[in-house]
Amino acid sequence: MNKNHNSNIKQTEANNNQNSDLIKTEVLLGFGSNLGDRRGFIEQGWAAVCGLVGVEAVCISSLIETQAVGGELNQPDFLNAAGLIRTTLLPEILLDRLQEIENSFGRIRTVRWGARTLDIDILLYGNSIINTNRLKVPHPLMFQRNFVLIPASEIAPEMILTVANTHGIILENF
Ligand code: A4P
Ligand code: MG
Repeated sequence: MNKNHNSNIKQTEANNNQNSDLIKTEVLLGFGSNLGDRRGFIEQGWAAVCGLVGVEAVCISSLIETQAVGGELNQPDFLNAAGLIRTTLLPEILLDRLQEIENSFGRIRTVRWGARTLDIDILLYGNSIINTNRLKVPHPLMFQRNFVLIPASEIAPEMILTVANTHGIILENF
């Protein structure tokens, strides 16, 4: 009796993090690292995302190496990749989980756009527009950044085009 009661509570807590119909939404994620074992952090970060309750892996792109855009001068070069998942997690809950994963890889936030062991951004959440204090989707600037668009277009070109068309964004050189 007690055991069932406890497991019901757990179940209810789990469901509160997910959309009520448990509908899976395709979500495009951006991964970046320019400190330490960059490839390892991205590969292990992707594995950690795929291991989350409510997340199903679709695929990850190749890695690309680029110079840091913005931020502190003389930052190390980045490795970037994009990953596609299907998830029942609500957007801000997914953000919480991704930030927990970033933190578990020793991410320390000092300055905006500073060097980082692992950055995981929500680029697209289905076709949604989200504009809260904590979360902006589509991710601001993603349509102007080659380090985002090159890996993302390898795995999700239709999704990017659909969202861009829906929002009247012109993609040059796509
Ligand atoms: N936040 C808002 N919207 C989102 C979203 N869609 N996904 C908020 C994730 N987070 C989002 O992020 C700061 C806050 O943004 C979060 O607390 C969250 O509530 P952060 O990861 O702590 O800091 P950040 O990454 O330095 O800031 P930001 O503004 O996300 O930077 P970007 O746009 O991600 O740019 N150059 C190369 N070559 N490769 C890179 O990957 N990345 C950046 C960071 C700059 N230059 C780069 C690269
Ligand atoms: Mg970020």
